[in-house]
Amino acid sequence: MFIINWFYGVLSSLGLLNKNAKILFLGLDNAGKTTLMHMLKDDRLGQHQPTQYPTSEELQMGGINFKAFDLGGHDIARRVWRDYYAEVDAVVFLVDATDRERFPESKKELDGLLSEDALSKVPFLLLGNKIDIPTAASEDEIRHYMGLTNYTTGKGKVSLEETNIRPIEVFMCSVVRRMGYREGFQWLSQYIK
Ligand code: G3D
Ligand code: MG
Repeated sequence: MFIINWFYGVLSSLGLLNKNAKILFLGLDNAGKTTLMHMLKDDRLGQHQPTQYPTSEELQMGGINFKAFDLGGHDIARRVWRDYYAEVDAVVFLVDATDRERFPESKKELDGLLSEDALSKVPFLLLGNKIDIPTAASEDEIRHYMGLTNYTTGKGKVSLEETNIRPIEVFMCSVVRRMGYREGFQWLSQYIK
């Protein structure tokens, strides 16, 4: 008998299971990508697996293929995910909301991704992580420093079909406390065919 965890449950209820979706987790090192992957994996399997390659990781779950790459000064990783992203269904971009010094670097990487032709129709979920730390930036700050004020497409159900507008939204979360990212994935799932 299987215990249906929340993530598996969300994917299932949204009809996302076994759709061969490919989701890319990107962001600077230390943003929380590995931790998020372990969270998803643990919910499913209840076990830890050591990270083999510090700058890239992979996880298959419910027919969904998750890959994570660290951005910022990792040219080899960049070449690898560029090969991959032609077939990507969604990008989850993580930002460490406590690391204001690196917001410009993070924005530069995000801007680069948003201007990639191959990703022009791909939905972007931006997760501002580590809100369990009191000094974390607010959602408005993250929007501001990432250049997304007046640019995000709206939470909830927003149909962008028959438009050329790429879905993009900001959700704040704490991966370690399992807060906030579920809402982000739920929002994202409406844009994954
Ligand atoms: P990366 O894979 O994007 O490089 P990691 O990032 O998942 O390795 O996370 C980097 C560090 O941030 C880790 O700390 C991890 O525990 C921490 N972290 C991730 N998510 C959260 C969060 O929601 N809140 C807090 N407070 N910390 C978080 P260590 O100390 O292991 O390097
Ligand atoms: Mg990592």
